Amino acid sequence: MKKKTALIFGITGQDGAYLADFLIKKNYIVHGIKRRSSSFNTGRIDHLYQDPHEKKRSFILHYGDVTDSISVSQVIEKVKPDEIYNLAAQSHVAVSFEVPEYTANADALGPLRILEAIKFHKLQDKTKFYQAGTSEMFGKVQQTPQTEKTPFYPQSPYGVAKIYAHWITKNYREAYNFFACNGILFNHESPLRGETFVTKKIVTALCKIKFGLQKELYLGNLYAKRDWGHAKDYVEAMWKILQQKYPDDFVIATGQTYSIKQFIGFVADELKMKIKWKGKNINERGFYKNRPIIKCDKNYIRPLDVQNLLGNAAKARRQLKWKPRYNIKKLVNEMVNFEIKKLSYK
Ligand code: NAP
Ligand code: G4F
Repeated sequence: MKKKTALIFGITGQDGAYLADFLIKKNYIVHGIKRRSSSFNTGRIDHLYQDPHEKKRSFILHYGDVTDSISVSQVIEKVKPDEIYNLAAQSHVAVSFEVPEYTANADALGPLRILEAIKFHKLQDKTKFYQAGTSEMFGKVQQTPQTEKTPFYPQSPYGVAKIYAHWITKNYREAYNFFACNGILFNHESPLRGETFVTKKIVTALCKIKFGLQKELYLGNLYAKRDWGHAKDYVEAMWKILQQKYPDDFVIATGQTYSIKQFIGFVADELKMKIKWKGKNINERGFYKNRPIIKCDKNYIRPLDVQNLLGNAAKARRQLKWKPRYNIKKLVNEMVNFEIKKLSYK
């Protein structure tokens, strides 16, 4: 049987790496787009690398950028994939306040460029398209828990850009009969999570503090709540979305929500650290062995923040037969063990 071909934009990121692993195990030929960078940006996928001289490779990288229409168009024409996963984005919400125009270019116009390239090369009957949508689109939530029917109310340039991406994906589905789908994914983490997202930042810092390698951790809003899952479960949902008979949009979430402070508690429990909290608002501090190790820094407070997110993935459970294998404790356990192992190699 002929192998299926997938093309992943954003293959060097957290989800791209898990999705590439997943698709290779499913016997796909996986093509990925990496950006030119002055330092290595392929750490998460180096284990998949195959020498270009090898015949019949199942993992092939191409240079490209979703802000560059020509590179997007060329690679799509060359690969003619069965499935495209658009995971490429400036994905940091706080950073989107600093670089809103670039965020719009990559996160909103990026998927438009991919859809247009599929149309231009007349591939819409062959190529299915997945767009990495986000619970950030719900922003100032209009309903709890959030479902596919909950109205959007974004709170950041990132959320606004992703809403354009959501609607343009739906628009190409309805206007040109594309098999184009939106996953509306709630936060998902893993040992491969970028270092500046709050879960990874907390895990790394508390492990280092426990082993005397760091003194303090500075954070922003401790009371925001997130519905945190594991990236490994969520990339499986992306694939399932593209295997349906008809294109559609799905919320992917665990249905459990915790505050940043509660997440700190889970990590501290895993490390057998007892943390006592004192003070209020910006002066709130977390003490370990009578030393203040967690402090609030106003530089990490966003101009606007999404306060509460909680997803209802009933549609995905019913139609995709998807459910998460990880709960928050298993996720934290894996992230902490990974970090400790890394520290003990140093
Ligand atoms: P990530 O780790 O930040 O990865 C983003 C990927 O996009 C990286 O491969 C990055 O390349 C690439 N990229 C950024 N700008 C690009 C550009 N202009 N052209 C081409 N590639 C570009 O993000 P993630 O956590 O894996 O998330 C994957 C996708 O899902 C993103 O679209 C994100 O917005 C969305 N999402 C994430 C979550 C979550 O909780 N993780 C939830 C909902 C939706 P470099 O490695 O070179 O930077
Ligand atoms: O870990 P975060 O940066 O993730 P955020 O903003 O929820 O965005 C992530 O999830 C979205 C899905 O809902 C994705 F679309 C997006 O691409 C990204 O993957 O922040 C989580 C919460 C926020 O409320 C933030 O204000 O943690 C709070 N926080 C408190 N202190 C902090 C910090 N966030 C970061 N990054 N760093 C802090 O020091």
